[in-house]
Amino acid sequence: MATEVISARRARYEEDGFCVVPGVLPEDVVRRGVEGMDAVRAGIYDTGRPPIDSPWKPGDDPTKLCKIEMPHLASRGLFEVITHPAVGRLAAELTGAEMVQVWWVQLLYKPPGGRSGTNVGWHQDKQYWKCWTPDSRLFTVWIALSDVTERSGAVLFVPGSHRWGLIDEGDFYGQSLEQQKESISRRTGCAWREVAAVIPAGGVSVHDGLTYHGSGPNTSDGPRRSLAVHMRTERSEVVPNVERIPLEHGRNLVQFLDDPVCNPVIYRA
Ligand SMILES: O=C(O)CCC(=O)C(=O)O
Repeated sequence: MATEVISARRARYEEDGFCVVPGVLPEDVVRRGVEGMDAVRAGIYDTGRPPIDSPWKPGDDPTKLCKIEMPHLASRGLFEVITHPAVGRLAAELTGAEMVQVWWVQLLYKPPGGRSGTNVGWHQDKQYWKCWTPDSRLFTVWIALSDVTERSGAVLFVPGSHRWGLIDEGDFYGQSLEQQKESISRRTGCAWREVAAVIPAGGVSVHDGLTYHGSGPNTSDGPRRSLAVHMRTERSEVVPNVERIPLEHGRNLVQFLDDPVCNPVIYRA
């Protein structure tokens, strides 16, 4: 990859707090990822191991937003997607990291039909990540396993919101994006602009842990398939006495850092 392209992407990421990069994963890797996603949703685990206990379980309402925690434990195809060298390389190029480690993964399947309850409310990821020190370099690579368009409920980002600091207002499960936005804007006094991350299958968006984002309904004809892969660089630290931090939905998010299957290191300089 030409150095000018890398520098332009990095400048965009630093300026906006997110960037979209198409064509990261080869087609066959995407195909195996889609097969893995369908299998995990059906409760079929080719690794012999289930994902972590999740808000959505096989057999649950297929018209609801499906969120499955750590699905790569249950599927070789999904493990291949999150550890693909192109993903690690890109993450390092954008963040300047010497080391990149995956520390949590979420499968997000937004069914078509535009039903209520399938929005993702505005939030900053760091409001959920108090197990890490505030300055920790944490970010998300959101991998599209289907063509993501505005109609399919693309992730919406607020450019520049990563410079607002931790506002600590927002809710992943909030459904009224308009109301949330008004309240957050009142609190910050900052101008609000939204950009939809339109991404062809195999592409990714990368966003900073402080960038506000959310998403609306999927009114397209097919499911919106993605993995939100939460990563850290060497410039990150678990808070002292992490056991005193309230668990995130009953889960200790940093319990697997020494386990290379749960939390693989996907880049080293
Ligand atoms: O998939 C979405 O709509 C939102 C994902 C998200 O919140 C994240 O990747 O941090």
